[in-house]
Amino acid sequence: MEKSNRHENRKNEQLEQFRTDDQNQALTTNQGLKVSNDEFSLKAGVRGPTLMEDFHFREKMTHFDHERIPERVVHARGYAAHGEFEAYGTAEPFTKAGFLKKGTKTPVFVRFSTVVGSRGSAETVRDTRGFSTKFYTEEGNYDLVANNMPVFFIQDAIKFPDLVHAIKPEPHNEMPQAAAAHNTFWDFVAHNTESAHHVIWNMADRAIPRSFRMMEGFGVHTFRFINDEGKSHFVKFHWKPKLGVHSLVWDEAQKISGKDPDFNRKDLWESIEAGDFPEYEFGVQLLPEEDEFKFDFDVLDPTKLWPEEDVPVTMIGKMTLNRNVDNVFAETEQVAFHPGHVVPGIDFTNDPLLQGRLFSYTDTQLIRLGGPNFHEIPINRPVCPFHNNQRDGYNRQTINKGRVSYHPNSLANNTPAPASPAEGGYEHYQEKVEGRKVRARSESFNDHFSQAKLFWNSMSATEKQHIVEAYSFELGKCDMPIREMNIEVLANVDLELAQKVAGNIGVTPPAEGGSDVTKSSPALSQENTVKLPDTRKVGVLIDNGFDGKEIMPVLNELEASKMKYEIISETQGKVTGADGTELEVTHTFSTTDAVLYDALYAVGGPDVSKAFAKNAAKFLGEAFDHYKAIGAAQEGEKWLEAAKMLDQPGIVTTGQTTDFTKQFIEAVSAHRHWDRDVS
Ligand code: HDD
Repeated sequence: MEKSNRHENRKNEQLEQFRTDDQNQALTTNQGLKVSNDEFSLKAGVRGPTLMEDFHFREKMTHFDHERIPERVVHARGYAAHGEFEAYGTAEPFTKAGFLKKGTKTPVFVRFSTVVGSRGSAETVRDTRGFSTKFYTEEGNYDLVANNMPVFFIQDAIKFPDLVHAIKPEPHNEMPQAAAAHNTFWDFVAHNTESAHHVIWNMADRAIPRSFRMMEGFGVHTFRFINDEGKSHFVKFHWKPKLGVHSLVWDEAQKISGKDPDFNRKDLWESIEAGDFPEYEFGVQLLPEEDEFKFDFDVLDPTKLWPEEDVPVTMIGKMTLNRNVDNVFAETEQVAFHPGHVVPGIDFTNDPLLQGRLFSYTDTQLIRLGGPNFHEIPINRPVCPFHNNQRDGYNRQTINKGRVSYHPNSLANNTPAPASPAEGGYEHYQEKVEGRKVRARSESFNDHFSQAKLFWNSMSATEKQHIVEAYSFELGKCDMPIREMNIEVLANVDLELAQKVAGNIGVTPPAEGGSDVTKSSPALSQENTVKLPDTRKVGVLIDNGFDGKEIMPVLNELEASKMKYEIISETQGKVTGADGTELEVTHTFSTTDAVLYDALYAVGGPDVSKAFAKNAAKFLGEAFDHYKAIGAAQEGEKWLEAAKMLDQPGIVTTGQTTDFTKQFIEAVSAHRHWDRDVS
């Protein structure tokens, strides 16, 4: 299959050697033998038993029987794309990493994921999203295995199996799928107050992103940058999407899970196919080593963020995703990320969560990908050469020549030879460490609520309302005493929040509590994000007899503003305007749904059927309740009037304004109109 948007880079050239196109080829066995018949097994007589000697049947069936591999123990549901990263050069004073030198272009492969659900689960569930990037640099692969939230549930990796056991479906009945709204997770939360900060992020709108293209990414841990002089800076990594950070509303997200469980991957795939390449800026927060203790929290604590107002994010490059995969299993499923895949200039800190991750990721690939040679799978290969004395193992593909597979040696001139740091050899940062061996948590990790409160303080009234509703939903799905226990914990974050949730879930509201933190970080609120019309999708409800002279300029203008539209009507085929204008119908009311659009444009026609009017009313009601922009012309305006939706924020009609198209585009760009009365 030739891809129209194939973008040349070293990784793509490398992958090309492994691609195969079966089209127009003779059908063969895996041994290359041409096959004469692929419909019937070899039998002793047409009505007789299948014969053991039917090697074609045996090979075909055996391969099929072994097609599945274990899904990822977390982040099983994911979707990926190729792209390119280009460095601005602004990181050069702080890191010697070659791929961050000005103008350097590096091929990347990015996999987005949900955490909890299995490989076939719905995508718009309430969950953290994974955001993993493999940079195929000239100095080896660098993996930034990030999430769309800047903090994590736990402070020490030894708790990770407990966290995951608690949040996954309960083992006795394997329910619920891809959801945290159940007893075992909230039992865990109540007993691990360090999770309070990540939990409030999960209850906020970021846990239901509108698109992978509209999510931030965070490396979470504090890492180190090391520069040419060997000086270390602490660093936090950020991805900032060009389109801003936008979310669905909960009711909508749940409905999409049924209407289109592939909503997020489809959005990514289609955007890339259409040439609307997702873009993210890569940013860093930097902290000189001397400032390690200047905060009222420990910089090694992964439940803490650095407010962007205190430590600004410096942009150091831009990533563009420009090519879909050829084969999801070969690439997306077999890609193996690891936070320990680093390059010179990037190093670790003693964050106890990061330290544990450095073990877990290789270990999981061994079971998932079946042995120690997973680095040879095409998607995982570095683009630079790799040489060492590791040998053999299941599925080894490299044919290492020569008799030497040990170091040091004289028979091969002591090669492959280690390189000095000056020659590019990786040298671990020589941090001084001393202490007793203890199983303990540092006291500097004991504040579990201040930043949860900081997050709460930073939210707009609407975002706060959503958080209250999310806690009420999740805890409302739990039993006593889990609900009570969690209200007690929540009271440590914010009293009003705890009281409101308690009131909703039949728990006696607490009388006192709440953190006394008054600080807020405006960067955390999605109200303050970028708002653009680009790639917003409008559903056009339209029937025969529409006024082409009015409608076509609007549709053209939407496209000129980089928006997308789909024509929705009663039957597939074409709708024809009164002036003969024809529009190809993309969907009928039954093959799509209002929840799948950012906005609706209600047009109708002079003779719509009762069924059309009923469906249109349903679509408009849904879009209205989800605070979406609605534009209306002709018949559509009457529908809005009948439903008493006129004169509400985000409703734009040709009857009310002479500047319809501009106002409608602005209304769509705003994403949602929270000040609308949907009661
Ligand atoms: Fe993890 C997968 C992100 C903590 C153990 N993790 C995985 C993926 C992402 C993250 C995005 C999916 C990778 C892919 O697309 O293939 N994980 C994080 C972040 C964490 C984090 C941002 C905290 C800052 N993870 C974490 C801990 C452990 C793990 C503490 C264990 C000690 N994570 C894994 C894993 C997975 C994984 C079990 C499953 C599949 C895989 O690694 O390749 O090893």
